[in-house]
Amino acid sequence: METSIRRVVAMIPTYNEAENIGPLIREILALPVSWESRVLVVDDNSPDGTAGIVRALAEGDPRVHLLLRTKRRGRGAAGIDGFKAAIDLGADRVVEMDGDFSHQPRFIPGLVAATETADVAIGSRFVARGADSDRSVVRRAITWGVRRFIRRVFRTPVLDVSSGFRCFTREVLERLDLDDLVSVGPSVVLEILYKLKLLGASIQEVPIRFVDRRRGTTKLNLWTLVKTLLMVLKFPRMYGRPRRDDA
Ligand SMILES: Nc1nc2c(ncn2[C@@H]2O[C@H](COP(=O)(O)OP(=O)(O)OP(=O)(O)O)[C@@H](O)[C@H]2O)c(=O)[nH]1
Ligand SMILES: [Mg+2]
Repeated sequence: METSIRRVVAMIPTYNEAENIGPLIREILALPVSWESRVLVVDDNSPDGTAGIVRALAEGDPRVHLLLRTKRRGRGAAGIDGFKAAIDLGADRVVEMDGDFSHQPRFIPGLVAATETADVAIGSRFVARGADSDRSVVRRAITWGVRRFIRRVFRTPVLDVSSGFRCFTREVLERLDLDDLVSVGPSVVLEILYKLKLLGASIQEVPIRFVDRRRGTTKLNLWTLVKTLLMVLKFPRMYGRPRRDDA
């Protein structure tokens, strides 16, 4: 099929991903694709020197970009700045993904292809042929309950609501009013999904196999989860209730 997709920017927020980021960037840029791939790393001045690694790669390869944020830290704020910078880089599509190899580059082409017909493609663990990593029964039960709750508040048929492996068309990002997003932390993934729902954006879930982070340590903890859920409860008051989905 003829494609109008010329430039795809992989936008990766990082905090202490020095052990992962170099190999990850190389793997993304080595994908055999019909568009021009770029990688934009949005680093919050990680103490482990992630930014230095990216800067060195960027000096030798114009497809690599670093956005270094030095003031506030946060997955959400970094992602918002990253989306804006990716648009400025002339992206036709922006792929948002984690910098720890949980989101495997081999799924990028499928996500991008799905945005030939949808506004957004979500890399999903919970559709047919998708897979989650092996976690404890307790952790799985918690995330199952959380997902159910979020799907009800959002009135969405999307199964993997918290997936941060997604591809957006430039047009839908421009309609999102990125400056109005309030999430500083990981709840930004959900806030964007909520706003997409209110916009009536078309969303397609694409199966992915999620794997545990390759190296480094998690920034998630129970407190982050609680803060995220409290944030979710604010969305209906902030933005209004979404309509029940006909899908
Ligand atoms: N720029 C920036 N990136 C962050 C921040 N916190 C987390 N990240 C990045 O966001 C992505 C997701 O964070 P993770 O720590 O992997 O969270 P997770 O995937 O839910 O948890 P694990 O994979 O189990 O560690 C990774 O690429 C992190 O490096 C932050 O404060 N600022
Ligand atoms: Mg991770």
